[in-house]
Amino acid sequence: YFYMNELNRAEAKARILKEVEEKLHRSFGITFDDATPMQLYKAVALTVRDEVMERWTHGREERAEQKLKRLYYLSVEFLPGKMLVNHLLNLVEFDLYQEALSEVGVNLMELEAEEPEPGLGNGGLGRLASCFMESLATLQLPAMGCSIRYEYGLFRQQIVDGQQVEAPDNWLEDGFIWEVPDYDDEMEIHFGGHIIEDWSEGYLKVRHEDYNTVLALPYDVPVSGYDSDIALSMRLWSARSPRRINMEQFSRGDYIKASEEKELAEAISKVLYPDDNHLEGKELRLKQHYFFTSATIQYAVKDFKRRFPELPITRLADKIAIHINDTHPALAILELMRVLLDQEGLPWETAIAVCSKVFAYTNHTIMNEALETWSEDLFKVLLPRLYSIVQAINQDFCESLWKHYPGQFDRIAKMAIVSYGQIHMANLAVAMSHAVNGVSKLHTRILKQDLFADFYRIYPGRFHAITNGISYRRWSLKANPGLAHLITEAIGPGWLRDAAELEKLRPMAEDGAFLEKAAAIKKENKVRLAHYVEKTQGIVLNPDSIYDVQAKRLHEYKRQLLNALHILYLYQQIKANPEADFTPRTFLFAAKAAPGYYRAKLIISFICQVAELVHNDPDVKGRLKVVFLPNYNVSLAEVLIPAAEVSEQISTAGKEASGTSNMKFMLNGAITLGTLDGANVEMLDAVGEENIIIFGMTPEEVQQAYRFNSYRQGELYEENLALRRVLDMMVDGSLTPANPHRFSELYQALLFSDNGGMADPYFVLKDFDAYAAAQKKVEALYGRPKVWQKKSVLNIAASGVFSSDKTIREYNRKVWHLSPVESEE
Ligand code: 26W
Repeated sequence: YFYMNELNRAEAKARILKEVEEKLHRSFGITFDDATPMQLYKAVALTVRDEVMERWTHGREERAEQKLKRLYYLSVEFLPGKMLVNHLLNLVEFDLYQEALSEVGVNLMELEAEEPEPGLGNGGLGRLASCFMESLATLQLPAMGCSIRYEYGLFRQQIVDGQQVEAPDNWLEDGFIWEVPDYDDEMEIHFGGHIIEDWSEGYLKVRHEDYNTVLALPYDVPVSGYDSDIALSMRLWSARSPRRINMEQFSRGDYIKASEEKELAEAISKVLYPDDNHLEGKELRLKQHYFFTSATIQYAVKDFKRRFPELPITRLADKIAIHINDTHPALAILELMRVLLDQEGLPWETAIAVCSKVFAYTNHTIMNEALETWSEDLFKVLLPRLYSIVQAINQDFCESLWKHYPGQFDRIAKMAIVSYGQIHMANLAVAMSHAVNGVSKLHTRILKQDLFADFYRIYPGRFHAITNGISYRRWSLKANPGLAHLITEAIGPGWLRDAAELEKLRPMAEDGAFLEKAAAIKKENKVRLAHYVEKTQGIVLNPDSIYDVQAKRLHEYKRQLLNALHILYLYQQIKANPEADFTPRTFLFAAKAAPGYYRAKLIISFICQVAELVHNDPDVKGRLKVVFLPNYNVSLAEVLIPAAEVSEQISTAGKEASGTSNMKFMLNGAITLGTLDGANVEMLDAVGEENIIIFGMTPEEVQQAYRFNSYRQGELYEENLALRRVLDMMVDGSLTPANPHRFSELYQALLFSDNGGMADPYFVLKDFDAYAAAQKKVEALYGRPKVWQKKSVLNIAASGVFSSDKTIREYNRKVWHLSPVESEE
């Protein structure tokens, strides 16, 4: 379509409109003029789906024909974002559709508003999984993403009276055009019951009896790649009761009991757990994990046998790779062991050997609260066969450890898979995978030196550093079309295939005309965001102020509180000196808090109160604006990130495994204000220290302060007057005069240790001065627009290394070893 002449274009557009019209007639029995926006959206989406489906079929056929190895990417979360426009961009048909539809008065971007966003994830981990799927499709690597079809995605966040209120996300309510159920691949999942060991034939046969069955029905959602001949599947398993309604009970009049059973089975895929970086060992969650990993393993084995009837099961690892996205899907290891032992009849050692060749594991966090463990008591009741397998693996594993660490009981207990009544999923994943990776260089170093140090000593070759990446086409072409066109105008379209070509923009940083155009686009995006904020919040933004954005899950380690305290500091400066010069600033926050994370919710309230204070003070007028944007999700990110000038990446050094929004902001020309944490370190390497603002403690300093317990919070309070004044505002009634104690918990947590825990464990106070100084630099730099713009363009030029295409190539080289589907010409 790129190279079409005018005549062909006109024909193609007429064809598109005709197809849309036909869909309206056939699917909805309605004419174009009478169609609702939703019907129109669906009709357009159905025509696009037809084209994606062709690539889907093609991909399947070629994969089968070429007998290729396939990757199963298991993740309990995916955040794909809206799909219509993305597919059109990938098919390189966006312009054509847009023009065709605008000729009949329809705006394609507005049409996409009708599409529900699948909120099947919490944050970075889920979004990363979706970026990976797009890159796998683009590189034509055979892969399937597997997860759960949650009926309710992550809650919708509302802010009522300055507080987070959760509303259900019923995203399937109006139907989801992109999913296709596959009834042929429905799987049976067994819970509970007990195990019988049968030696009657002279060897061990294990029978599982009295279990409860739940059915897993897969819904496939196609994932397209940029200008790719194939589409991949995201396979979402949905739970169904085996007896739609238990007829026997029904006829005995026990209707309620029968429908209860159905409800109980279907509860498994009802709702996504809204916790990020915090695990509570709930039975329903364990059921979820087993449900989708068991379904996936059974399907993978079935597919292997169907495709390779000539190969023995011992060759499984030649034809499939299974990737475990964090430990949540690590039960897949035990489930494959079960299938190999009990169904395929492999001997123990052989099954272990096959498994360890199949699996690879990525760690995404070192936060202790997030490390997944399950109580043995719960595990053995729910998954009795997997329990006996994990016991045996643990036995073997601990014996082998004894050889490496003779007599070192404590060390072995720390590395054990089962210890002190708990099953440690990370230890299982490391012990049973052939590859383990961290998601940035720094994070991997911490894994090697700290979290998995004892493993690293024994298996150094198993560990890899593979830095995260982003689906940069969505975050430019889709989210920031103005910038994308400017880039293409300057360096040609090659960067859309190869992100490294963004480097060609470097010389443009010296080109005054280019800088002006880039600045004009940033301004347009700021105005677009201002419209959004005015429409949704009724708040008017000043597009000439600095747009400073912190958008991510709310977590103490991410330090939204540091940002908020600094705003109070600026406020005090304005109050002390109302006539002084002040660069107008807009601070934008967006963050969901886990519903049970009380302190995170309190921080949201705190930010909202700071916003109120600033808003209502006439001295501040036009200088400071603070906005908390509710319901951060992929769609909001697409409006917010292109408008940002300052990107807040201010986590305590060593705590953020990588971060990925930091990369999206960089690609969109924001200047990063960040700590030496996660991928920020690599952004610094890529762009150079003049083009990023780094502040605060180093990861080593943080480590030392914990180790030697040398942090003196109280002294900072005593000695730093500015800081003390800010902290005092938390409790002196300035924010909530009617209830001055509203935020005393936050204040206390910064200054006083509490049953053994240290005060201010994330070093908000310690980094305060450095942060304020860094913010001063921001202000000074903004006062020199040409210099700012130059740095902004250099950031865009250097952001190509964070393409997830590159990340996926690296996984493939180091871990998966897949061959691409070859297209016949
Ligand atoms: C079971 C509770 C739970 C839920 C989610 C524990 C842990 C998680 C995730 C691992 C949290 C997460 O999303 N981690 C983020 O992963 C991103 C992708 O690698 C990184 O960029 C972020 O730094 C990391 O916080």
